[in-house]
Amino acid sequence: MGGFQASAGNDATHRRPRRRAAAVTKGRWAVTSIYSKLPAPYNAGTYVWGYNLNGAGATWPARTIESRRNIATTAIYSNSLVNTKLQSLLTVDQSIHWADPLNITHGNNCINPPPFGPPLAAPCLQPYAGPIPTVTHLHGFEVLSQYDGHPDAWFTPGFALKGAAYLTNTYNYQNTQEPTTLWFHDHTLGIVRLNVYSGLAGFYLLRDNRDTGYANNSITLPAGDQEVELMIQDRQFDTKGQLYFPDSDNPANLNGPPANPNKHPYWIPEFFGDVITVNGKSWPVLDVEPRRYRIRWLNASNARMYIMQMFNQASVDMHQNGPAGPAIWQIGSDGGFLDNPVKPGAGDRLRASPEASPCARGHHHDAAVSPANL
Ligand SMILES: [Cu+2]
Repeated sequence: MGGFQASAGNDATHRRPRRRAAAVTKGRWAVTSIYSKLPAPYNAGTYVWGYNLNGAGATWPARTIESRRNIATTAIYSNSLVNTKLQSLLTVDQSIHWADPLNITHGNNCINPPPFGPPLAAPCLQPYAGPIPTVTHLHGFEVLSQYDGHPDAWFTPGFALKGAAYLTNTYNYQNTQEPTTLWFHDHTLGIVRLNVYSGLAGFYLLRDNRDTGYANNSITLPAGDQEVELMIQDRQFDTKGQLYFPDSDNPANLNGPPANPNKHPYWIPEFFGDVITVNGKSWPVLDVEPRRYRIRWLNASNARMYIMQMFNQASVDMHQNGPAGPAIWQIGSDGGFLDNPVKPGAGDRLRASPEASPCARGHHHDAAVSPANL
């Protein structure tokens, strides 16, 4: 039985995505040209959090985990989120139902703001600055509840404080379900939006004796460099190149002071970023060969939905779409492989064309595309 350790790691300055295969995303523009003009410490890059797998260093997204069906594995989670710069940049609202490690929200009745309750007490209006809670959920995984990363099973660094549902930090993953693309991410009550935004997410590929990941697999799936997982997330950045999460839902004042200082001072119902990142890179490019690819794309954004489509950009620059490219064939979803490949076709108002395929938040599509005619 194999296993791995994952520590929610602290403040890696982030410039590069993790690389699993040789076919990787790469930035169209040199990232260093942006950061080098910033004052220290921001010239080191964007501060993010990441999972540190088996001590190989924290990355956003995490290094991809691959497991085999019916071979159990163990995940041992710990929390190293101490003295983080990011905590002061992403404000945690204490007037919503959340993990509340220091009992500030509960102790001050912060979850009943006006007009439902009296004016909030002063401690409710401060962004949380205490020890950071985290817990990890493996999304779409069939697992016993004590290993599921319940939102109230969070723990702070050193396990000093724990949520009411905490039982263990050693999760037994049986891997009995059909092979599919899974992903793990922070699941802490009331702050998933911020902790995943910070970078706490990664792929978990469940394979079997057909979907082996090797080129000689019996169902002729593209493998090796032709198998690529893409984590798609929208972000906002401030003028120092750092992650920005607006406090205000006022369209005229999106990045200004909180719109509801006396209610939920640091909370907005939805987030839409203006920069799309893939595997931790802004607007990246993936170089491909003229052959079939298997692309596992995951929408790990907070709220945004995507319509995926291939365009032929051979004679068009990145700022406009070229002619429609080859079709995307969907071969799998969160539940595993489809019985037959499906070409997401016309008849859905969300689809821009018969070649397009929508992908909702938290969902993954396993797709086969053939850019052979590009
Ligand atoms: Cu999830």
